[in-house]
Amino acid sequence: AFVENLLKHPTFLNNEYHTKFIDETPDLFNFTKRRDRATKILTYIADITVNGHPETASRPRPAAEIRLPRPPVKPTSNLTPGTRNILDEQGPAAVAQWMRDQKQVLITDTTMRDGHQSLLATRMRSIDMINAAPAYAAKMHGLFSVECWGGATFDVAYRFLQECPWQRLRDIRAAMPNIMTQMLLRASNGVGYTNYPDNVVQSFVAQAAKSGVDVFRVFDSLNWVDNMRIAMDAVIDANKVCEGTICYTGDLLDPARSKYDLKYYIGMAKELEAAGAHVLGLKDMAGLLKPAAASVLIKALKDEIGLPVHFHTHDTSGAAIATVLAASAAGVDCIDAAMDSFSGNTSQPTLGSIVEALRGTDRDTGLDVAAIREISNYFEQVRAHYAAFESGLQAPASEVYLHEMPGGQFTNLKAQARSLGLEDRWHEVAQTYADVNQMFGDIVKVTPSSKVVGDMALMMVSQGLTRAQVEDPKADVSFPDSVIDMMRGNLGQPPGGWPAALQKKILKGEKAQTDRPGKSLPPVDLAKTKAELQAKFEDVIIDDEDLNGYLMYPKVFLDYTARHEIYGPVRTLPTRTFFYGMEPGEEIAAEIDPGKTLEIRMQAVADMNEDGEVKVFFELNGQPRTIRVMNRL
Ligand code: BTN
Ligand code: 3PY
Ligand code: ZN
Repeated sequence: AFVENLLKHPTFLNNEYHTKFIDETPDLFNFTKRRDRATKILTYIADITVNGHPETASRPRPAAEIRLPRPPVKPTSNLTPGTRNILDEQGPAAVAQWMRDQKQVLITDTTMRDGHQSLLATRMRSIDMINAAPAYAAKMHGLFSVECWGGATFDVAYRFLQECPWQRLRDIRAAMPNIMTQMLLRASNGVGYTNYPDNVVQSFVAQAAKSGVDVFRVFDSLNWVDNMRIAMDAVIDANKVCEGTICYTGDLLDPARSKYDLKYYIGMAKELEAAGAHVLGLKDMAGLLKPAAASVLIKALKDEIGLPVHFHTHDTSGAAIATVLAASAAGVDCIDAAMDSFSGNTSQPTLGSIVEALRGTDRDTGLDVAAIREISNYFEQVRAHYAAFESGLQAPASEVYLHEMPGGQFTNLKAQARSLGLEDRWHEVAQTYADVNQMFGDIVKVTPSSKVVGDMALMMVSQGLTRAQVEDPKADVSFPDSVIDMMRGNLGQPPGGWPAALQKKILKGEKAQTDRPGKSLPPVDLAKTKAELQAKFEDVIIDDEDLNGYLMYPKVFLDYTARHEIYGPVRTLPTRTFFYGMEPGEEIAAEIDPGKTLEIRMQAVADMNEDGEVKVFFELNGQPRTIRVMNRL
């Protein structure tokens, strides 16, 4: 009865049920409650098989004969101790000291966070990561860390992948107990796009530490250290590694771009050191740091600051490996790279190639190239399942030095431009992005400030506006909300403040704040919010992970939870099934609890009846099951 009730509901037929429908139609839950998890998963598979997945419709498909990715190695019980053991036994200061003591270049593997964020619109599912984790534990114990959480992965997990980001973290942590996990944290913006109240940031960090994050790379999208202290202090209080991070922008050796010169970076590094960072992060989110500039900058940071330096870049220009080698020669302690099959272009430089380039030198990484190939080959098979999310970017390009877009934004903005019909004017968008940056006073562009610059650039290109017109006090311009919000001071202050005339025009006389936004945001009553959230659900127990997810993204979390009531633990499905459903005759397994596996065989899909309904016949652990779904196509 539930299925008919849900699927024949007029709102459902209109495809609007994703949003408020489920919240506002409580009678549905009288049915969902009684359904077991296996039925929920079968309902999901049946629906996707009949109707397709909205995210992959009319996108390129994986090859028809594609096989399930074969995980690299079986778990082993006697693991070589790694950085995680140092952190657990001796604490974060000892990790920093250990880094300084190493002769080799240390490496963070970014495949499970920035790699797929920058190449596949952040769509890699947890199961494809967790299946690789035992191989890391067994063979990659020489890594500094595995970046696998934070940035855009948090909301994409709930929003598009119908899975809990916290569970992903716990599962990776459990499968890889000897290597430190790492996350990207946008300081007061948490893993969101706006400043949160201080106690929300504190609560989020404490929960992330508890659920399994060891290294927190903390940055601010305007490089404002005052806006990073709450998050940094919370990491330090949790006894985890605080990587206080500088975002690199501009061109260090270009005298015409003197706003971000050596003095600027050294000054910021000293502030981060004084703020208690254990490690200094240097985050080149767009891949703008050129080899010669890296030599100068890394050497100066090593001379002036007592902290180990951890360098992150993107290969958008194709020159990233040259910069990494220059950084290595200048004494960098740690660098970021992605597994070969998830590297290059807007992602990180190539892990295996860096290891080979340094082999036999005094900075030899000591990592096992055979293990890297094995894991990379696994991820190559994984990547093939995500053909729908490939950007089609064909080659690296030096144009990045013009537009300065972060690697994680580039393909997103390109897709946004396409959806506005501006695809063939992409190079104009790139030029306008650069113009907007200058108009805003030459700012750091990284989530969320990069999104504001992108919004403004798309608006100008689609409306045919030039920088001169936008800046003309007499010309009437209606600015995107994100631009107004940033000029109000709600993301914080850039070095030197906002350009006064433009700010005045945008705010139409309204006064901007120059204080830290968190100072005036009232604290959230956490216990009360948790109780209110719990009251919305009868069958889901709201824990502190859920509460912290809700505090970051209230609507996204509610929608996720409502869908979870209907479809159950779909995170356990193979990726091909999740995005494309099943073929008659096909068999899959889904481990819904440790040791509890559903064997699912699809028998047949019947023709649609007069009511538009389709019967889908399964065998579940050998027993026949029929699921009826509406054909909504
Ligand atoms: C998502 O978050 O959108 C993915 C999971 C839920 C998608 C379901 S699958 C059946 C139904 N049809 C849709 O168009 N979306 C949902
Ligand atoms: C993010 O904040 O998600 C980023 O990757 C910034 O570079
Ligand atoms: Zn990055």
